[in-house]
Amino acid sequence: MNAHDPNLLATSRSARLRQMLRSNELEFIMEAHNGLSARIVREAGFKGIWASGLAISAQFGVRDNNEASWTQVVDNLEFMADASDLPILLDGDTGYGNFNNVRRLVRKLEQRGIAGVCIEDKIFPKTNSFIGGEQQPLADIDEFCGKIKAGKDSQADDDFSIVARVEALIAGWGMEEALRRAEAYRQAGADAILIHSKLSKADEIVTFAREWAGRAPLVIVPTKYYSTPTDVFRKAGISLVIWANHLIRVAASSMQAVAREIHDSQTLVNVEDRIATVNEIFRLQDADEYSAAEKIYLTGGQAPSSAVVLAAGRGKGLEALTEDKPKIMLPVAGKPLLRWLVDGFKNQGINDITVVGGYKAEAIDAAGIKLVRNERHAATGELASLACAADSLETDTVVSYGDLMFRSYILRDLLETDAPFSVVVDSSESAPSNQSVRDFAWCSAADDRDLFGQKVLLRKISDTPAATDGEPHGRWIGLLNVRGEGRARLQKLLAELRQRPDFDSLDMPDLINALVEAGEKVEVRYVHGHWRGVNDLEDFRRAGDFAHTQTPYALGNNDGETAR
Ligand code: SPV
Ligand code: MG
Repeated sequence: MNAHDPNLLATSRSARLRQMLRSNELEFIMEAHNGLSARIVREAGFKGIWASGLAISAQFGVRDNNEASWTQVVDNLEFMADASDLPILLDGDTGYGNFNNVRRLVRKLEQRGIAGVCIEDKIFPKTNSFIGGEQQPLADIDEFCGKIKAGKDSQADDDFSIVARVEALIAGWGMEEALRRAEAYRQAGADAILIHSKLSKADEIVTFAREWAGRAPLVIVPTKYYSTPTDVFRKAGISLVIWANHLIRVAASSMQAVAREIHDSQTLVNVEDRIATVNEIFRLQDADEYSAAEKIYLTGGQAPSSAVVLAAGRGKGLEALTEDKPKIMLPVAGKPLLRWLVDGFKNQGINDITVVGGYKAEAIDAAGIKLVRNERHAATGELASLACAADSLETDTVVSYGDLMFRSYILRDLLETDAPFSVVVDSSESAPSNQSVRDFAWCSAADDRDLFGQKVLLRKISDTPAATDGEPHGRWIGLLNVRGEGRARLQKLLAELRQRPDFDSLDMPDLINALVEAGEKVEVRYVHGHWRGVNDLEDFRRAGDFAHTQTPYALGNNDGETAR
C-alpha cells in the first residue's frame, strides 16, 4: 500500500500507525526532526515518521539528555504534524517523569495529531542508549508498567499506540531480563515492544524475536547492526523497523561541508549547483498553496490585478532620441516614462507588471517588472505584443500603452469597476491637433455629469471616423481593464483574431472593437484630462510639464494636463 493511497489517508494517523504495527508485512518509519524533514520523509514515500529524541535535541543543538523540555518537543512535533500527514511515533524517552507526566503527555500528543509514543524503561533524565549504556540504570518494572497503564487509560483515541522500549540488552541485564520486562509491559497494555540493541550484529534481536514468538508486535532500531540484510528482520517476524537518525546525520554532514567550502573559498560559486535551489525550498514550504490562497482571500476576495504594458515600439517622431533605447526609457522629469507608469501601478497595489518590449528591449530597466519580448515587433502591431503576455491574463489585468502618464485616481477608479471590460475615455475637447495617435471613441452616451453613475458603454474606437459616425464622445486614453470572466473571453477572442491573416497589423482598438462586435459590454469611465500620451517630441515636452504636477509639492504647470 502506498503512503498516499487515498484509502489510507482516509483513516486517522493513529489508525495507520496501528495498522503498520499489526500488519504481517515488515514496515519502515524514518526519522524526522522538524517540519522540513517531516515533509521530506513523506515525499520519499515512507508511511510513518520516527520523531527521534536524539535528532530533535540535536537540531536544537542540545544533548539527548532531556535538555529540551517536553513542551519544546511537543511544539516541534506540531510543526512536523503540520508539514506531513504521516503518522508520527514520538520517541518519548522515559515519558518525561512519572505516570502522571505520561498521562499528560499522551493527552497533549493526541491533541496535536501524534499517532503514538514510545517510552523506554530508564530513569529521567535519560541518556542516549549508545553513550555508556551499561552504566544506565533501568526503571523498576512495576513503576514502568504503571506508566504504560496510565498512558493507555488516558488516551481518548483507541488507536493511539504506546510502544514500550526495553533497554535491558543495552544496559547489560541479559536476554532473560529483556524477555521478562517485555512480557510485563505487554500485560500492562503496551501495543508493541521496542527491543533495542547496540551490537553490530542482529544476533540479540533475532534471539529475542524467536523467544518472543509473536506475543505482540516487535519494533527495532538497527542503527548499530545496519549491515544486517533487511530480510533477516523480515524472517525474524519484526513488525516495524525504525531508521532512527539518518536525516539529522546527513543534514549535519552536508551543512559542515558547505559551511566549510563557503568559508574557505569566500564565494558561493562552488556550492550553488550542488545544493537545493531556493525554489526547491519554496516548494517544500508549499509556497504554491499560499499563492493560490492569496488569490482567494486577499484584496477582499478578488485576486490582485496585474498589468500588461505594451512597449515594443521605438516611437514614431522620436527617432532622434531613440537610437539606443525604446521610447519608454526616455526620461521625463528625471525618470523614464516606464517608471512613471510602473510607480502608478504599484501605487494602486498592482505589483505583477509585465512589460512587452521589442525595439531595444535590452535597454529596458526590468527592476520590479517581468519583461517579455515581442521578437517580431518590427513587423507586428499591438495585439501581437499583447499575445506575448497572454499568460498574465490569469488574474484581473489592466492593459496599458507604454507611453502613458495619468493622475492616480484614473487608475484607481478604473480598478473599482466590476465589469468584465472597462476603458477610460477622455471627453475633454482639448486634444492637440498634431496627434499621431488619436483613438477617437464613440459611446452609448456623452459624458454628462448629470448622469453621474449611469453606465455608459463603448460603441467603437477609431482613428478615422466614418461620415456616418457623427462626433466622437472622446478619446480612449490607452487603458483597458479586464476582470473576472472577461479574462477567458478576451483570451478566446485573441485566439480567434490570431487566425486572421491580418493579425500582425491589428492594434488594441481592433481588439476592443472586436469585443464590442462580439456582443461584450465594454464599460466607459469618462475622465476630463489629467493624463498624457507621449507620441512625439511635442508630447514629450508636455509630458515633462505633466510630470511636475505629479511630483509631491511641485507647483507644476497645468498646461500639461490635456489629452493625448
Ligand atoms: C532516538 O532516535 O533518539 C532513539 C534511538 O532513541 S537511539 O538513538 O538508537 O537510541
Ligand atoms: Mg531516543
